Parts: sequence; structure tokens; C-alpha cells
Amino acid sequence: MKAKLITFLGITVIVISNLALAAELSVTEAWARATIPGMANGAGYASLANEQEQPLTLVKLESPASSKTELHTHQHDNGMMKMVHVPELTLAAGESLSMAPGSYHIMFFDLQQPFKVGDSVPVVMHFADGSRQQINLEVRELE
Ligand SMILES: [Cu+2]
Repeated sequence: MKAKLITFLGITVIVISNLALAAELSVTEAWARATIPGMANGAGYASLANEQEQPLTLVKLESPASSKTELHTHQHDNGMMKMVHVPELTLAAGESLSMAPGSYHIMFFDLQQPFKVGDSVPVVMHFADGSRQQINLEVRELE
């Protein structure tokens, strides 16, 4: 637990030093679901609000916690709920997005290690204008 936090923090420091601070979304309710050992993938959620005057387009997600990190949502397909990758998402000025189970989520493929309650999972959001913003998801209990 302690070693892992240090690992995450080490990576976090590197990520922060590369951040071009420009456009920023306001972020609340950023959390990830705890996983059990052996689970390959994880999911996280955040509420994002664009309080800028310009639209912001999210084009990529990145995290040291997994080998691939994507924005997903769920769609009905022949009566079945299916996860779909959302390659980019534009939030107009004043618009917000609340991710939640069964809807938009951050998908972590191929976890480096299980998400344990109390861990902090860093995610870097890349925007179309070249700016980046890091958010930290607090790991909560599997429910
Ligand atoms: Cu997904």
C-alpha cells in the first residue's frame, strides 16, 4: 500500500511537471471503483464542468495506472446495454458532464495493479487545443 502510493506519487510528479496549464475544467466527484486482484479492467467517474468562455474538447485520456485509458459511455443496442468508446467529447461554455455507473465513465484497460480503497489514481485529460489537465480519482469501495 505504501510502496504503491509512492509509485503513484512518483509518476504524478513527472506528469505535473509536463502540464501546460491553460484551459481547465472544474472537477468534482472524481472517484474510481475498487477492483479485486485478477480484474483486468477498472472504471472511474468524475463530474466535469466547463466554466470557461470557450468550448473545450477532450481528445485523450492517459493514466500511469493502466496501459490504455479511454472515455466510454453505454448505449442501448437491441435491448442490451453496450459500452462504447467516445473518442472525443466537446463541452460547450457552461456545459457539464456527470459521469456515473451505467453512463459515461473512464475505462482503465490492463491495470498495473488493483485499485485499493484510499488509493489515488491520476488521469491526465488532453484537450484539442493542446492543453492538459490532471485529475486524481479517489478509490472507493466496490458496491
Ligand atoms: Cu467502459
